[in-house]
Amino acid sequence: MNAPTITTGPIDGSHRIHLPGPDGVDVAARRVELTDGTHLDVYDTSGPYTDENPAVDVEAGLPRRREPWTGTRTQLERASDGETTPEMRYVAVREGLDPELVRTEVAAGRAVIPANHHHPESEPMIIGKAFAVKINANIGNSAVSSGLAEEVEKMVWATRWGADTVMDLSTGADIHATREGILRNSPVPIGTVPIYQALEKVNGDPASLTWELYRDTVIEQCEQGVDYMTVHAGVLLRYVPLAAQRVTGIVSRGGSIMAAWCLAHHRESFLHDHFSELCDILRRYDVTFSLGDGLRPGSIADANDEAQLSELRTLGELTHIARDKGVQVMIEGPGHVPMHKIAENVRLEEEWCGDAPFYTLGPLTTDIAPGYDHITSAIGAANIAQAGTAMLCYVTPKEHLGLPNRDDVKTGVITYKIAAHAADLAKGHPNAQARDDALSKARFEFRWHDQFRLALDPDTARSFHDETLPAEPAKTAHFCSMCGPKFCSMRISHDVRAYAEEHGLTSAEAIDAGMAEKSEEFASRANRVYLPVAGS
Ligand code: IRN
Ligand code: FE2
Repeated sequence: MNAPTITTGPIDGSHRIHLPGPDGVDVAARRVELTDGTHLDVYDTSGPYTDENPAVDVEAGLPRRREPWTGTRTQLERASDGETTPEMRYVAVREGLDPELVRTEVAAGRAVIPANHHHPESEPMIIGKAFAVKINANIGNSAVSSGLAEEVEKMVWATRWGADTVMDLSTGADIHATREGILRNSPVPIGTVPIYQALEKVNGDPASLTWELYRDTVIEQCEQGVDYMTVHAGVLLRYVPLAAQRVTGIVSRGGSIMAAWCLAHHRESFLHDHFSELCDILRRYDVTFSLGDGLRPGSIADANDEAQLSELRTLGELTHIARDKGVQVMIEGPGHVPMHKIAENVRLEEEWCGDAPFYTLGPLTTDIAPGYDHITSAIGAANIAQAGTAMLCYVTPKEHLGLPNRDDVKTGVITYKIAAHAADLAKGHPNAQARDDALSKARFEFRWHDQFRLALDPDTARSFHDETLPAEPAKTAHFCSMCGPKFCSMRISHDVRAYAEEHGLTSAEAIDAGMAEKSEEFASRANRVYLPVAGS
């Protein structure tokens, strides 16, 4: 079997640049060079893999550039003490925002910077509603171990297209080594769900899980450098019956494992009972809690029900315990929610969880389109992000149907970049619209190369265009094959402008004058706008 290669090299039409950052550590961005001599710098998550000549050595891993910064305290503790850490200054450059805004948002718990002291390879990023909406891609869903380079490649592929964080949900035999490979090579924060590995250790029998075994698994993952962890500590024994009457019961893997444990022992969840101890462990490494939604709705019928909201209230209580211990927290959210019930989710999360960043899975806004659930969920994701959700967990076209392949991962990431960016525009993030304006201008001026380069997915934009007009002259032609040369609205707009200039008119007058001329012309052609086609 051939060893899979890691995807490297610049994204079409752009290259990585390095902006001056804190303590001599530069901040990466991507520069899109335009054919009119200008350029646009955009946020970049892809790491050194998209450098001009990337030196990739999976065995050696990425340079440990953040090493001199990592100490013993958390970003939350330091922000609360009035300190602006290098990580905060780094994300301020990245987002084009004031470092003091970064510090105050982190201090208030409204934003998190997931950055384990043991993951110095990562490029700091921030998750919070005052910042650009982020997206997460899940990899390693499979029980079939696919080998180290292959798992690293999945991470590299997802970040190439814009994943801000990656969750390694690997199960199976080589789980520790796989995670090690991903962490050492990842420029983005890595999240995990430690209960999955704990369950592997007891051969898949939830009743055999113990606090001690779980705790040791968490420590093992903290030591490796995992930046944030999903912990389903809000699934309480008394909530489990609430899910029994649902259309789709419990759909969360972690949630169902904890529910099974609670029922088997008829005891309160060990995650809940030992929560404070867990905080002490995560604080030592500055690992961020992602408090899991083990009772999230798995269908439109179950959205915003008592099981879901009871758990959310408990997550709110846990948020305050964790923060008091200096641990950063975000809150995971649904799932499946119809559009009219979305805003309520954000309102309650903010109210009950002290404005902790919300991190949702879509939500899917209808259940009727398996095969297209990246779309059913991106509709919900855009909505919920506009309402204040800070990070969106992607959903691929294979959701509910099977394991996503390479194309599905890319489709999921691009789809979620669209949802996140649409929300950034609606929220008025200061940098968001510049890219839309640059692309619109390129489109209007028929700079096709620039339109492709500014696209989230230049490769697809170019190949769709070239399906019908592959020749190089078409890259400056004033039309595409959609409307053809005669009916291009953009070309007609240019004609109106040119006419106005020639005749010393405003555009409105030009349209009036042009209209009069045109109507005479049409009248003289006896209204034959659509010429009869010979033979039909
Ligand atoms: C995100 C929001 N709600 C759930 N998620 C993601 O779902 C979470 O971050 C993790 O990647 C996965 C956990 O799934 P289970 O164990 O809750 O099904
Ligand atoms: Fe689902």
